[in-house]
Amino acid sequence: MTNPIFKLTEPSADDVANFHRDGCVVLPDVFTDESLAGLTDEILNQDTVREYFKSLAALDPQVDDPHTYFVRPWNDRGIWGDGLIDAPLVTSLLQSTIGSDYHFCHSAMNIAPRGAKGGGFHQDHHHWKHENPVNLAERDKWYIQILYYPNGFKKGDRNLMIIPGSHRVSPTKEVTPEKLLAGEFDDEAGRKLEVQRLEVPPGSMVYLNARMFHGIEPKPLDSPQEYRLFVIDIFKEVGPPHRYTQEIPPEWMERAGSERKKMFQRAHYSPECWLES
Ligand SMILES: O=C(O)CCC(=O)C(=O)O
Ligand SMILES: [Fe+2]
Repeated sequence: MTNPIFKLTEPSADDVANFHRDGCVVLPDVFTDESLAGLTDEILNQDTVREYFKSLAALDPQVDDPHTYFVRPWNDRGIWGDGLIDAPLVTSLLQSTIGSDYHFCHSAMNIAPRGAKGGGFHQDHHHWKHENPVNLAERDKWYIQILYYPNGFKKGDRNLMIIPGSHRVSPTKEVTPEKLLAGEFDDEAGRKLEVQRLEVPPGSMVYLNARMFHGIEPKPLDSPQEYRLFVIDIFKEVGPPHRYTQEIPPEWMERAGSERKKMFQRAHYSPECWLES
């Protein structure tokens, strides 16, 4: 056991209302000083991350393509990273927004150095981009992304951008970010759909309905922040695997108490998992 990870144990009623209205809620500066230092340290001391920084130092960012570090699933978690999975705030957010029938889906970790490219607007619900009967049947189920930013980000510097209200638009092929932003779906969303560029201090969380359109801006070569750290845990409503639903390492299952076991005991993705039997 560690000391608490977060300064809060549950969201406020406003946080929950904002999540349903906008498609996400931002909890700025929500890590304790101790957990933020601990988590950052755990990430930076992973062998693969040390190797990554060595290889980055050998590049000339003005000439070479500065590559990001990306790992999915992020299984090499220390005690703080492990604790994120069912920290009281996380459990309370999930239960107060989507109920108690959810599974842990997968995780990822990303380090974006100066010069990292951005990523356009997208949704992440992995049944929407596939057309098997199971995917069609699962489309409207919850898929929640919990984004953690240990060292934060500023506008224009690898910031997350969101289109609040876009989670209310039915996900069909006709819906593109261009059309959303041209106002074609404002009536369906019940509001004017426009881009909001976020800025969050170190130790922040963004709790996001993956049906909301979101993207990231590039990191300028002259950014005052050397690199941006990013960790994500994803939860799905009980049901068949999503595209990246990860295998649970056996030692995680052995260590898990009964509540964790409930989140972990589900099928993981395999190339055959959506095919009809
Ligand atoms: O890097 C980020 O801030 C968000 C990345 C993203 O869109 C995702 O992980 O789904
Ligand atoms: Fe995304």
